[in-house]
Amino acid sequence: MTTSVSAVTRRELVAIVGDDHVLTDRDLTAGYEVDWTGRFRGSTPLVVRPGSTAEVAAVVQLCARRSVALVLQGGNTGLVGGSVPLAGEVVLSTRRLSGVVDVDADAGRLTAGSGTTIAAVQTAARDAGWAYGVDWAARGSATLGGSVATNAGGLRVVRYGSTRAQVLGVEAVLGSGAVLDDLGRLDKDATGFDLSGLLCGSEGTLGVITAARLRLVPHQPDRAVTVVGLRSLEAAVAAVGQLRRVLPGLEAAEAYRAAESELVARHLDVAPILRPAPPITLVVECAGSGGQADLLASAVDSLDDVIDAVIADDGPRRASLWRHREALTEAIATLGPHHKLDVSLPVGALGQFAEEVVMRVKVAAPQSATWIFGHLGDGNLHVNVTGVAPDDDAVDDAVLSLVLDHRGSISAEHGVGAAKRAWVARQRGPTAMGAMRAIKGALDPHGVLNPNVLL
Ligand code: 2HG
Ligand code: ZN
Repeated sequence: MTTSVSAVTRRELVAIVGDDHVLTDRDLTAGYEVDWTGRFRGSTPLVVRPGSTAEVAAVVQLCARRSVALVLQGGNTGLVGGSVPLAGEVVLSTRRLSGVVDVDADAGRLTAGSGTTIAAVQTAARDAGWAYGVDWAARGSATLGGSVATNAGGLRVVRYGSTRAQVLGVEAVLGSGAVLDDLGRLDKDATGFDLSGLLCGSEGTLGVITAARLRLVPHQPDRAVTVVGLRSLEAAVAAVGQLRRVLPGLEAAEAYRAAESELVARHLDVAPILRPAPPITLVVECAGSGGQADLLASAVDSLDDVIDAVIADDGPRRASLWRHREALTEAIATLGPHHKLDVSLPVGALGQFAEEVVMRVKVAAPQSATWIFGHLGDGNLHVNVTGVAPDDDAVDDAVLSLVLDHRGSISAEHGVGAAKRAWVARQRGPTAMGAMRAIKGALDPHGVLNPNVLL
């Protein structure tokens, strides 16, 4: 596989997508070469922006024939270096494949192109009287294709599951250049392998997802949010367990520590929601057809050892409680390039892990700072480390080894990308690695798609 592109190949790409959609000007390609965190930066000879499935297929076939490596990019909100050209690949941008194609309001199904943003999917679902069960702060730029490719999680997994649980079927151009049309799969369909489920979470190593058909969830008109102060992560885990049992409408259960509470408040230039910032701040949202504030208030009353709590049921106050949680990534980014370790653990191990990880990171990088927050309802913590060089992997190794010691996962919802490739085999073992490599070889026989990601 090569990373140089001859003038002939360039002309052939122009013949497929048109002159306007083969970008070579440095000013135009620069934004595609670096990820959101600034940690992962590469360079590309060109960016190709196909506008249809047929164009994607023609581009992939051409690149396979010419042995040109492609890296696939949607909204470029990924956090693991999985969609930037770190080894000089051509960037295939899926952003032009955007638009909601069809909403079946009776069935609660929506089909959209892979370049459609999550926010646009949510709006279309809402307009049809439904909702989309996936949501996170980057909703305005993150694309459906990227979210399917990474099996993205977000804030509502505790109720609706990750992206894979919403995907009924996909359309994708496989590495062979063939188009897999799996959009028509039905709810009950036991005919053969679940290829859409396989493509979901394959991080663009098997195919370019061009469209997806999604399950929608009922719109819940009544919502309430509470922010609760607790003394420890163990106490927060126990509280979430109790809330899950009594609140069928529980949609989110997020947590951060006092350090993150103070950091984000400084960043937003406001006071922390609870003062003084408690050891753990828990943000819980529940939603249903009515009466959510009362249900949530009585559920919080039944919790042990609550230091302080506030509750909101109107839109603006709910948004102001969420703002602190949603701005954490942005607040950490102001501290410079950082390492992001998105991990999940058995719930019983979360408290001990959160304490040990701070010590392990201090040993690996004494000058660093560790920030921890995440989706407590899913056992998913985001460990962010600032004050270390972007290419210093000692910190990643310290955190991920500890995760494996606790039988956790080195990637909960962001994917493996380029960042965590070296650790995948340690988690999955030789049999699973062999099976994944065999599938890669079968679906992408020329090794054109994301050759430096995941495997
Ligand atoms: C979130 O939960 C995102 O806000 C980003 O997954 C996490 O910045 C991070 O580490
Ligand atoms: Zn997250």
